[in-house]
Amino acid sequence: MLSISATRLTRRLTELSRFGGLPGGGVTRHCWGSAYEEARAWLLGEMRAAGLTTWVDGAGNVFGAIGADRFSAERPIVLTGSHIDTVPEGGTLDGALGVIAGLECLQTIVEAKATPRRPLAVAAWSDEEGRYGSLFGSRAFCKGIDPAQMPEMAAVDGEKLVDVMRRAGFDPARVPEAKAPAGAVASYVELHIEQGPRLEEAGVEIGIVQAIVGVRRSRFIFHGQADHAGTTPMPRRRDAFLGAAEYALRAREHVVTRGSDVSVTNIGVVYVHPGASNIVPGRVELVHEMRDPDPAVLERLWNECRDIAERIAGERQLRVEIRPTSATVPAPCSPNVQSAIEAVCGKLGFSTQRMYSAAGHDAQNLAAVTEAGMIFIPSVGGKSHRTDETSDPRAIERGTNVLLHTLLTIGA
Ligand code: HGY
Ligand code: MN
Ligand code: MN
Repeated sequence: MLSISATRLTRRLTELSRFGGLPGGGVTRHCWGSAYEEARAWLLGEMRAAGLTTWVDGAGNVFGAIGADRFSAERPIVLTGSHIDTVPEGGTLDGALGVIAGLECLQTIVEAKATPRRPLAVAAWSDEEGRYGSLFGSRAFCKGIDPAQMPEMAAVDGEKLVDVMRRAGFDPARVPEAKAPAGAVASYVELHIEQGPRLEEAGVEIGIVQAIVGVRRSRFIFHGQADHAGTTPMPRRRDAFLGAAEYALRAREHVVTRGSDVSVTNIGVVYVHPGASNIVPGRVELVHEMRDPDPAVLERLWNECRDIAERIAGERQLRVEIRPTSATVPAPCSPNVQSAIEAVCGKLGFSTQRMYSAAGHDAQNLAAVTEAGMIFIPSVGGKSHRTDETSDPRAIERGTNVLLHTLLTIGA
């Protein structure tokens, strides 16, 4: 039975991890940044050396293909892929595994002259982590990005998308060109680490994803009054930090107690302004995200948390501004792709478990335009979005062979 080269797969994963690699391990590789652009050039070189036809679209998505040089409705492509951007101080496998495994599968197919009936391609989607806009590259490809939105798209530290794109040699005005023609993707399957503990704790080798969670993010800006931290009498202070802190605790409690049994929430970004120990915080901004596979639950929780924020602001003589920043749609995965993965695992003798993804992925955009599915492998200790993220090399090889035969099955 055809199988991939684990040595070549490991070599490429190691080489990719060096772009933005951190001294103590892990990676920071923001889309459009210098480390990312070096990684992009390296990836294009590896794809060409593997015998693939390559191109980059207006949104910076990188493609390597067998039997195609563009997307068209006349010759739908069986697509795999993931992302090579990372969160700050992230792991070396989140996203990178799916791109490098996809490249390995296509090279194995080229070398075996086992070219299936349909064209095959592997994608590296831009800014999956959403530093500038959630699931940016695959959203531009599947749904299109409104050009009017582009000037405002920015990272939480204020860096603007249009500026970083231009610095990387891309024209933001060409992003709308990335939208693929309807019917151009025959199906999509993505290999990814689970990023959680379920497969490892169950002792299961392969996860077959049934649905992908929706994520809603909003910026909450609490306005109080900057004041002298020594001379201002305590009862007269309008401390924006205390409002934000109370909101963080009450919103978390609300999502945990009033959400579904899989609702989760997080506040990972907080800015205090002016930000000196001897000034009562005049303004505090936080980014609040919540996740659930059910859009109705997300909508209810978001409305209820907005009311909590407004109540706290009233009680503390503050003003609160709420700016929704992103809302990804929970997506079911294709039963056909799930069955294909199951059948392949049966042939290869790997144990499987159907599960939903508590992480967001590009596959949830692809699910809007084609039959899309995901293959998970276990994460050691369920660790991800941290520098010690890792998976067993045998699990990486198993997952890549499952991807290979799933592509051959759905591409046949
Ligand atoms: O945040 C997520 O769920 C994914 O890692 N982008
Ligand atoms: Mn991630
Ligand atoms: Mn990812």
